[in-house]
Amino acid sequence: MKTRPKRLGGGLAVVLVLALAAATATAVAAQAAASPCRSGALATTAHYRFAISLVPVEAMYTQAQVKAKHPTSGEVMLGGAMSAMGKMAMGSARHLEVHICRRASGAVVTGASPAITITGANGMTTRVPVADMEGIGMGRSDYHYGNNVALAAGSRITVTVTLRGERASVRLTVPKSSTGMSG
Ligand SMILES: [Cu+2]
Repeated sequence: MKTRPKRLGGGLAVVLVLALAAATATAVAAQAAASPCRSGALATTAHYRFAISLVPVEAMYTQAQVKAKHPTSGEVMLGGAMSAMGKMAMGSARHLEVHICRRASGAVVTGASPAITITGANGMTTRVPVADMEGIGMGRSDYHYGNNVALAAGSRITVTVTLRGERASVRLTVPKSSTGMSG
């Protein structure tokens, strides 16, 4: 370009910088809006956003089982505690899902090792064996941590997630029916 930089003037340069900054902010906002850490009970720490929910019990498969059986629903376990929790009384089984995203970018946090505990109304705390999962056919955006857990319908619980020294807690009421969505 033949334009002499002096003639551009400071004002135009500032406008250009602001426009760039706005475009970047828009891109980050769009990514955050598409982030899966938006539904359920939400909590944030310095670096993370947690979205925690209790959903109907899910069939949990290993990757080998998915290859062999081709299930079209349920979840595939990708790491962590590679087994579903043991047998549960009919009606008490729920599926605890903890989605974790980076606060700054909204990016899904994968391959982390969060600790998850459930504290009941009686003050008893249980550690959940944490499996890394994705809903079958749902892809990386559904990556989450949790397991099937046995909980009394209607009871109030506190779910606490600790990741790299950052801790978040949410309170949830266990949905009455194991086929209904959590409130
Ligand atoms: Cu799951």
